[in-house]
Amino acid sequence: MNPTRSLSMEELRSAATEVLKVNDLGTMTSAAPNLYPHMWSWDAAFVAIGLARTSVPRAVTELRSLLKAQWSTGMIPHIVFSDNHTGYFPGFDRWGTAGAAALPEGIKSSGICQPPVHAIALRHIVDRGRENGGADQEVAEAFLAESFDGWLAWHRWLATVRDPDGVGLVEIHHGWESGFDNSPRWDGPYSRIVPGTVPPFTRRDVLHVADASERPDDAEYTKYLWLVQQMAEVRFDDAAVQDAVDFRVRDVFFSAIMAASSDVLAGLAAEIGRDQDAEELRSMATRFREGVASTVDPATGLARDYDVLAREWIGTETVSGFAPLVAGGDPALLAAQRELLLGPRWMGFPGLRFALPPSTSPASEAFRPRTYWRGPVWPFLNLLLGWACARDGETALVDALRSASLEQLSDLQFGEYYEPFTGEPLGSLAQAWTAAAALEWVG
Ligand code: 9WN
Repeated sequence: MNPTRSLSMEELRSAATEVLKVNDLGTMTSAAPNLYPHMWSWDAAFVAIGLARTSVPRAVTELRSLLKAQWSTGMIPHIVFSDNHTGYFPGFDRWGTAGAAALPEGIKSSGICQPPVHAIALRHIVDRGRENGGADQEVAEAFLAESFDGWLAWHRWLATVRDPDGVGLVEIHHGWESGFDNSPRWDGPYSRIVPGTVPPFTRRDVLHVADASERPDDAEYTKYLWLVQQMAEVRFDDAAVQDAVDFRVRDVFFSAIMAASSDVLAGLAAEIGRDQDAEELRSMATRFREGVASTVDPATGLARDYDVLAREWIGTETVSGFAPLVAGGDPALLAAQRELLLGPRWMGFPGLRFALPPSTSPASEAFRPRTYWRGPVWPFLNLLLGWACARDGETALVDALRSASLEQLSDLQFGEYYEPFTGEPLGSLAQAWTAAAALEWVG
């Protein structure tokens, strides 16, 4: 590995394409070859963005496979299990979702969700299809028409079931739903959970990383499994889950993705003549954008999550505090957030190997440089931030994120996450969404 050698865009493109091939299970892409041998919902969206750069039809297949697993309620599950029954814990059996009335026939999935990046991925597929023209355009546009109702049902489910009071923030019931599993954002809510009896378990994740301390610990896992059990006991029934779980948090970053994605889906709706749906989606976008903006702490300038059970704000300095940059909106708020992001507690923190935002600010006491969501840099998130900045015409910041990301990814390891000061890839290597991010940055 030599992250500093200069590398051609062609070399990076072909190495990233190879990683997506290695992870290709036919009609779905595993999130990583060993650590994650199944399809994850928000990973699949980023993977589709990358695949759209190499094969529009294969990108369509990815999203189509995910949508096939959509529950009858509209929820898109966070894991769609492949046939690899032993490679990952907790697997389908431990999830207990077989007893859920809303699980589609013949599908094996988890019973929770992840942030709705999918409409953004669909937008990329349609755009690449149109750029390429011919069969790619036909496939992409046909998929848009075929799948639109599924995405609409997904957004409606989030807007109603997960924000019943219309506050403009999505409520989550497990740290896994945020995608930021063990982020210090969730330390407060998890600290108050006292798990009941959890049957013994053998983790597999720790077998696939160089050092177990790069992953959550066993006490954290016991709580993760406890929450799954609580939901399984009520058969993952939406009406019952909220009262059954010990974790109820309004996730500001999830909500920001909901806002951004609803806007994108509204644009796609208008293109296929679904004007009323477009209007509904635009008002969802406005509601969640306002919800996100309402959480900003005037003292720090960062957006916050809200712990529903403890009735308190969560102000830990994590990258999720930049949710308004993803959601878009008030120019003054966004300008202040960009200044913060470029400042000394984030991208400008002294000594960073690459000027990219760590998952937790190195200036925070909660920062751990090698532990998963407690500090390392996650490449897919930088792509998302870059996409949002491009949407808002912030080309200087897009260029900064792009050039630092390309440098980071030139090690060709496609790490799941990176140590912020050394640039060392951690977690799994050959991680699919990291490769996809590289493909999209290369363009
Ligand atoms: C649990 C697949 C997923 C990502 C998440 C990331 C990690 C799973 C795990 O891997 O979570 O869902 O087993 O640790 O935190 O964001 O989608 O890459």
